[in-house]
Amino acid sequence: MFLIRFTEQALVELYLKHKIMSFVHFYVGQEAVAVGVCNNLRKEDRVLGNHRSHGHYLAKGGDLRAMISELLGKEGGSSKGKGGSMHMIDTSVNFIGSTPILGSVVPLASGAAFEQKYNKRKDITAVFFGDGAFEEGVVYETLNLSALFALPLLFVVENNLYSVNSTLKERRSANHNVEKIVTGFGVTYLKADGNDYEDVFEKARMLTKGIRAGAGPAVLECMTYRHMAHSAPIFDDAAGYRQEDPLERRLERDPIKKVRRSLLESGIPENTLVTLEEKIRTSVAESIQCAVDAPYPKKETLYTNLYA
Ligand SMILES: Cc1ncc(C[n+]2csc(CCOP(=O)(O)OP(=O)(O)O)c2C)c(N)n1
Ligand SMILES: [Mg+2]
Repeated sequence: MFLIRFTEQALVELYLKHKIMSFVHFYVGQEAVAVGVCNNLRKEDRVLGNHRSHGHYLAKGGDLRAMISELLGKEGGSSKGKGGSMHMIDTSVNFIGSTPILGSVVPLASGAAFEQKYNKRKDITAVFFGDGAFEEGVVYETLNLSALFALPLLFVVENNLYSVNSTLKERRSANHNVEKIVTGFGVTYLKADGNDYEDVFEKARMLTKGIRAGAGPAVLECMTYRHMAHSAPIFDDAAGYRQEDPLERRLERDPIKKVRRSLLESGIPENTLVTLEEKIRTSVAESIQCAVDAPYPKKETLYTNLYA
């Protein structure tokens, strides 16, 4: 979680200097979701993400330098510098892709899970998407078919209350109920406090255990907060759309603060944590420097690795 947070904090400067070649959707505030879920996954398990996937990529064991290089459009990037922040992939750790077209990744994940089941593999697939994407029609088709085929698939809905700047109330009827929708398809549902690593970890542990045992798909809805604006590293409270999550509440429930507190309470000395944090910050700074110094893709490769 610290690695994800420190990496994104360090990306702010690159973003403001226009070094990043694509949109950047910051994951600050949501780190407990990626890490709580991925700490229940094995290397062989597959993960797919969305437009806000730096956390998912790193939590699945993706390479930090390759990720930063990708954001900078460098040839050493995880998608050879051609995908940017919103199209990351690293098959060496089974992070099999992220796509920014809302909901589109969900049926792709069911295909990955179908293959796992069809070929009698022991591994599972987890797909991360937001509360806005949950409103896309293809999600319901996928819930239906994944239940029908009892696919080894964990749907992780990161409910940060907003789709860009529109609130849940503006987008859903008063009686909208995610749990009823999901269980209506015959899919298991649990809700977690997405600001609390231990709660996410424990609920994901229960669900992944069931999925591995052949119980079929499950949804884990994680209630969380996006600390910054939709796609810029700024606090956007002045925009006026935030109703339930004023800055004080977001900061008070910051998952990093919480996890740090519980590490201290568990007996880890403060100076051990400080040393660890320094080590992570140094490794982030080194990766950034390497990526900044690295070459851009060669002109001859302009049309390779393109799917359109
Ligand atoms: C099909 C589609 N419609 C609209 C968009 C533009 N768009 C990009 S991100 C976003 C909001 C997504 O909200 P949510 O799924 O809750 O994820 P969050 O950004 O909150 O993490 C929208 C509307 C898109 N990428 N794809
Ligand atoms: Mg959202």
